[in-house]
Amino acid sequence: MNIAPPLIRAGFIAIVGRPNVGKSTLNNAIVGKKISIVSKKNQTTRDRINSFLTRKNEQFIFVDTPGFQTKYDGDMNRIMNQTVTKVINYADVILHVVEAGKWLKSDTNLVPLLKNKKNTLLVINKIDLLKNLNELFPFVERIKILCPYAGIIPISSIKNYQLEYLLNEITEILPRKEKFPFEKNILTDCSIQFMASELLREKIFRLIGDELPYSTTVSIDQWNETKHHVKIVACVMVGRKTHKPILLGKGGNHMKRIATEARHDIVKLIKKSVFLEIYIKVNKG
Ligand SMILES: Nc1nc2c(ncn2[C@@H]2O[C@H](COP(=O)(O)OP(=O)(O)OP(=O)(O)O)[C@@H](O)[C@H]2O)c(=O)[nH]1
Ligand SMILES: [Mg+2]
Repeated sequence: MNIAPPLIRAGFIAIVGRPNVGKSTLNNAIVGKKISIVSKKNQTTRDRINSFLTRKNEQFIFVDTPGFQTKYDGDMNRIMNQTVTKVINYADVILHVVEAGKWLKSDTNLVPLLKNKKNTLLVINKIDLLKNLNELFPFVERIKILCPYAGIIPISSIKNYQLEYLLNEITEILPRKEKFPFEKNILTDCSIQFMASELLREKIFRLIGDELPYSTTVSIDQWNETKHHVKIVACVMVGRKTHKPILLGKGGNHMKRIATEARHDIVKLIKKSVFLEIYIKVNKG
């Protein structure tokens, strides 16, 4: 006799929205660990990032995406927007994240992609910034007529407010499936090297993001790992010669601080001692 494996609620949950609404903060808060990098600067997330959460009867795969924006018309933007569109199309549930009380044109730009979907939840983040929660009512009324959301959930990712409720609402929409064969304790499908490079990129943006364009990239050139130790050589690629002194800072003090903070986070991530060497390269292309 064939006994079918039990079905659980499982699937992909796309986290989409304009830049800076707190998509990555939400992703990290749900999974309980820093997986996506977060910063005050727009367009911090550049790629799609998958992270996993397993509960007794549910498996969630969250897909954090780059902020959707049409303001700057460049190749990079086009590619990032394509990523968002793709993820929306395969997701089982879509979270359209917006900022409480702050609906901009770039929020409206996403609506055509979501309008025909029956599986989109409007997630109103940053409600901790509202002076009075009553301000939410007129805000919701204004948005409701733009797009037929399956539900509207006010949250605060920073204060961990209503995240459990959000997970329950997501569960209601998730399809019944066989369990995905992934380990209970894995958190992301990104390589450890990618996560290390993202941590380094975060420190750069935190310290001098206002002065550098978001095209600044980080790559890991060398990763030599032994049982207790990792030697990492990372390259920070900037677009102009003039960016190099900004990155270095006076007497190299910016770079020293970036390296120290990044190393500290990478140690926490991989639980080994870390030797981190960083060099800066100017890529005129
Ligand atoms: N007050 C408050 N701030 C928040 C909350 N969630 C996120 N933020 C802040 O909003 C800023 C942007 O957060 P991110 O998570 O990087 O935003 P994002 O939507 O992923 O941005 P991109 O990747 O650039 O599209 C950061 O400074 C966060 O600390 C929240 O619930 N309340
Ligand atoms: Mg992000």
